[in-house]
Amino acid sequence: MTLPFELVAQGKVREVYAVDDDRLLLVASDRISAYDVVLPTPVPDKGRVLTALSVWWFEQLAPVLAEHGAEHHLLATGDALLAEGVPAELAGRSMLVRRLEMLPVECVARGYLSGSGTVEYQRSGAIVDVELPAGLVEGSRLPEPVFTPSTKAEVGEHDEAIGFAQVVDAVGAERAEALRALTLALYRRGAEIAEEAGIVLADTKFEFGTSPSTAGPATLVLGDEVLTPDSSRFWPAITWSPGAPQASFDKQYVRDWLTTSGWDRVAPAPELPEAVVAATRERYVTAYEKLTGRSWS
Ligand code: PZK
Repeated sequence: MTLPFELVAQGKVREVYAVDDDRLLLVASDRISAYDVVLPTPVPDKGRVLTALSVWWFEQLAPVLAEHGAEHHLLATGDALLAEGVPAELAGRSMLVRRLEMLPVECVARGYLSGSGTVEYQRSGAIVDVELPAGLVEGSRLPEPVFTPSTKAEVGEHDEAIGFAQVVDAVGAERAEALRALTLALYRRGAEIAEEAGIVLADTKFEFGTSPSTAGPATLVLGDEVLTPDSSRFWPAITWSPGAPQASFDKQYVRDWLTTSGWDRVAPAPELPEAVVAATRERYVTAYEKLTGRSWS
């Protein structure tokens, strides 16, 4: 799909276009990645479901942002974008957002130990400078949520965990404290809402910017997509069982099938069978329906 806008950033599964000096268009595709590789088979509706979920979360989180004197970047989505020249086929998986000065740190909150957090913990008993109690295992709930920021990696690289002092170096002490407080508050509210829906929000990553046009002290603005399965770990609460890797809410069928397919995890990945695609699409829809209480179709 060709758009009447300039492409300004591209991720594995989404793109960012410049609409004008003040606004960007974030477009989510139906592409899916697993084991760090984009699969050749799209998942129908994934882009629309994740966009709708993100938009819903921006609404849910608005009170938390307001308590912290912060804002979010979402301006419009869906059919309201047709007037901006966004083609109808893309409107449902696009968000028109305020163009921000993005801060150069990934704001990660973890309520459970998983993945790179577990690796770091097993090596040092901490995640960089955040000390954790002894005896935790993959999937353990943490005594309280922790802020474990990371660098923004270049394309093809992995984000690297950094200490709070590096956040201070990057953005200053006052803003670093504000990012930590806001990240943890957003995570706590998100995890509470997810828990009510039977979903464990194990961890998530937020990106913040500041609005260049705002007069007075710069306001923190929550950007990117929020609390989607692509930016977070969602686990079904019913099967949560610390001590081994947890079933992923969205990608478990994909990972299981890839594991048994004989694929060596070096690109290119094989096409997914229809049944795996359908089951995966269903998982995204189910996450949307459980969280929002709305019906997808
Ligand atoms: C921005 N990214 C990362 C996101 C990608 C890459 N509101 C904003 N203002 C300025 N820049 C960005 C945003 C946002 N969000 C974020 N790159 C630029 C990113 C989505 C897809 F390919």
